[in-house]
Amino acid sequence: MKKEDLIVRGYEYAKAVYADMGVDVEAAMKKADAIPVSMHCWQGDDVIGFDGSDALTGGIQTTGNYPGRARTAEELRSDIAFAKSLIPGEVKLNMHACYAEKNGKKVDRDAYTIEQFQNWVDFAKEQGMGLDFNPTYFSHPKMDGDFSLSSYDADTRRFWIEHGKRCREIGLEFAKQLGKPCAVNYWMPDGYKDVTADTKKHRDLMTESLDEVFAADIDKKLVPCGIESKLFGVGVESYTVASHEYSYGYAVKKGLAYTLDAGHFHPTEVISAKLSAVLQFVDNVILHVSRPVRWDSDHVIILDDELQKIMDEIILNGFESRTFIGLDYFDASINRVAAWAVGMRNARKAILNACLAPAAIRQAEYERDYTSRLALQEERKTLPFGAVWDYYCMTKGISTDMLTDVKQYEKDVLSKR
Ligand code: RNT
Ligand code: ZN
Repeated sequence: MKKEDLIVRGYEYAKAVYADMGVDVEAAMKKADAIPVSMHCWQGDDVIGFDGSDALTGGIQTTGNYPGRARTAEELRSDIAFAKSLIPGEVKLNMHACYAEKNGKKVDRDAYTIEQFQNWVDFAKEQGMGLDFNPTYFSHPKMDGDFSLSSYDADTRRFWIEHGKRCREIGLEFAKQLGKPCAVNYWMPDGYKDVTADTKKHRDLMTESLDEVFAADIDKKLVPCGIESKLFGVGVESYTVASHEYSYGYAVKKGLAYTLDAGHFHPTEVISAKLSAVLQFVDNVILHVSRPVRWDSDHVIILDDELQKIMDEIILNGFESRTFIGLDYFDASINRVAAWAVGMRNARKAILNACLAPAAIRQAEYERDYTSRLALQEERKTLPFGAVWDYYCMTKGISTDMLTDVKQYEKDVLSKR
């Protein structure tokens, strides 16, 4: 039997099984397909960028040296376009300011405009993607050690304040040109390796700086901005200025979004448990879906319990319009295009599976029938989800053999770099 026919057969069976549980599979596929997931451009080149740096600093690290790293913006765009062809559903592209193309012009991060990103916008338009954005507060000579916006040095702060402002302006241009909101995420590595004597002064300065960055009135619907919290970094183990309480508090106070990165908490803490709490007090959340393994290691996301729980929390609570889902990981030890495709497909799988969750589970809880709740939760785990996924991919024109396609691209393109 042809693979396509097998997929259709499996789908017919799955559809009937789900219908029996009261789930409309067609509606679920339609809903899941339309939820945007932002693919992080930085997986393709080990977070180096094209604006002058050749090493990654700022408390984050890639490990591995698998061949094929994108060395130019053209190579990165070609890899992104190929990865996108393997990923079903609405995809956005998440950019970082260090991916500026200066074209020989002497311009630094405090003075970037849309000009340095116009190629990216044109590419995004071609690919039918919206863009999200991140200022780059790392890998740059103007960093004061690991300090940026909260440095004790006024010139350093000025430079990075201006950078923060430019990124909102660029985000607005992205949104206008592409007709889709651009979420701009602020992550600053500022912190200390060892026991900190004065934890207050840097936070005072951070607040002053951020107040300047966010002083201009820019439409929040078009350019929602988020502050990303973090517990620690590599070489910044003891103290982070923009910790959880700091970033969340600042976001609440200023009406900004809060960015939750799955790798930025104590190893036993999960961000799925935080979503419905923080969304009581902020309008929007930006997600950096990542996979910490013992530390903020930024492994490729797998279809594990936490990924499912994150998507369940978003979809079953109706938060999809208030949450900007983006991925954030960087693995240099495997084929980088496969790293994108595997992670992005996993995100979409978890979204689809959330859309397929039987309403009877929550209903049982409302009726205080905890026996049924448990039994149904366990039944859900073995529903024929894979058959729906295969059919969904096929109807979206996505290859049913992702791995073979990736290997071919590696042979034709990546291995020649
Ligand atoms: C670092 C943060 C941050 C970066 C990206 C590259 O720990 O997670 O989001 O990973 O901006
Ligand atoms: Zn992150």
